[in-house]
Amino acid sequence: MTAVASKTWQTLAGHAKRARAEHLRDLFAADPQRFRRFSLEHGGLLLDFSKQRLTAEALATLQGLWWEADLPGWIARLRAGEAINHTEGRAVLHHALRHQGTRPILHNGLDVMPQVRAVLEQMRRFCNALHSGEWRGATGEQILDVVNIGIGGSDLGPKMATQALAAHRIPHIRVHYVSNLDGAHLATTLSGLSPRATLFVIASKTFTTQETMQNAASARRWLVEALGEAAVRRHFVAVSTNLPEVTMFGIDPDNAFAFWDWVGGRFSVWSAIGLPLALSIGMENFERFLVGAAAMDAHFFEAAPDRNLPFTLALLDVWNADFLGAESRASLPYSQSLELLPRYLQQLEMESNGKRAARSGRDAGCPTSPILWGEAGTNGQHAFYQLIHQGGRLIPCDFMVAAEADFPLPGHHEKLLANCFAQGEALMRGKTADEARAEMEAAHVPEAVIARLLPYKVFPGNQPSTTLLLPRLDPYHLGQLIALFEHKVFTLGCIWDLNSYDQWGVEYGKQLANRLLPIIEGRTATNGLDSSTAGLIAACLKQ
Ligand code: G6Q
Repeated sequence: MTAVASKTWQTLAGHAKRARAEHLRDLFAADPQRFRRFSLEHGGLLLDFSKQRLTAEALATLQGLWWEADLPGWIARLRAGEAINHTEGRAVLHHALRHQGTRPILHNGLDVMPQVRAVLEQMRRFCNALHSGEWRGATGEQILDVVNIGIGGSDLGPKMATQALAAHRIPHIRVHYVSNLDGAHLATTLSGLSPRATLFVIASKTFTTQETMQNAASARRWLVEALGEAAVRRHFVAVSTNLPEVTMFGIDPDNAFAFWDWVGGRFSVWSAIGLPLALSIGMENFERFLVGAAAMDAHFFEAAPDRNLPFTLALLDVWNADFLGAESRASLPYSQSLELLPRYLQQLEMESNGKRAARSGRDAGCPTSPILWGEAGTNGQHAFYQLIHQGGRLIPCDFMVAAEADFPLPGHHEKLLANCFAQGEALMRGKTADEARAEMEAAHVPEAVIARLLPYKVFPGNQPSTTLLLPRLDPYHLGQLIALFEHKVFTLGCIWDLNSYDQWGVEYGKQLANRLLPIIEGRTATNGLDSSTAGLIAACLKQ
């Protein structure tokens, strides 16, 4: 029986009915210990979920999903390297990429750790050679710019982490990311670069993705036009599971970094897909990033359900999406360095659990992944927060902030923290008509104006939020944070009975464009297309 069909699920529906009638203000007023009761800490990471619309009873019932969804069984299958990605027949072992102990991690009866460590060693040698200037371009110039060409899982993770850890970057190396098929992305990136000092990392698990192959071919042409064919081997390296295709492209197999089919694209930042990140921050920092993630792995695998951070975070999504009816969740890092985190999490969460078909092939029977969206604070406050405050929709918010600044300019960080905590507080409390009136009276606003403005100055509040407080944004804590969300995704897959590790929607996209390409290139007629698609193509061709 799935968790959704369990008695616990029915009990939760009863709790939710009561929760809809309660206001967070009252829950706080009734329990001065609410923060203590509804917060968890692990390895310096504080998860405050006291501003969620949860009672202790509802939380205890939710925690029962640990057993209903057989989390212990699924964790055991994950760790044993079973093919839990059953639609693709693959194991899910990205945690092996950051494994720190001596225990073997088996895949088809073989320990994967020796090959994991060999690639890490290859990355270390390459990073050191590039940083020291031992690895140079074909003309003998030192490499100063690295351009990663990849898309989706081969782009979002390292790009997000490179920006997140900007305070830790090796000063003389600039890392750029090109993903979009739109030539504007590659052209604008290359416009300021010198071919003699540029290294390309072609990152693609399959080495067949249309966008990446097109961008790689254009980058290759740019380099060859400037430096000749022989320069390719000093200016191109690859990261892939498909080494024959890498060789066909003309990249020296010695300069190819491997990973394996048990690493899903959106979980691959820990593998050699993280090479541009390691080139940006240095291998030692990259390894601290792995160690942070490994600490979160150990916590998730071992902590009891009521102390378990990823499990708790997953329960909040279940509660809000399945029982309180929230269709979306806002991801609001108060950190310019974490600006790309919402985008990264969009892929991690929505590509993993944005699915209807359960493992059985039947309908999941409940809403699954909420729509995730967001933006760095405080920018979002001056844009869309209005709707969260007064738009009338239930929008759970995830605030994320570091206690210490990564770029400590005097006067900035205190204000950033004040804004972050003030938003959570305001969304929780709201402002009643009496409070709005009292404020205006204190400011000597005339009664007629008060009466006119009052409806607009009322804030309903009761908008749930979670705050994740990091001690500081460094490689270790970023590793922890990302692994926290990965395990949350895994947990939700168990509760919703989904395979979180396939992506048929992505595959569909890869298939669709290939059908229209010959028509757009004018090689085939538009026969058989609907009138809109045919009309759009005809209009383009006419121009
Ligand atoms: C990730 C997805 C998808 C994938 C890209 C790039 O989980 O499968 O985003 O990463 O489509 O694929 P390649 O790495 O094979 O080019």
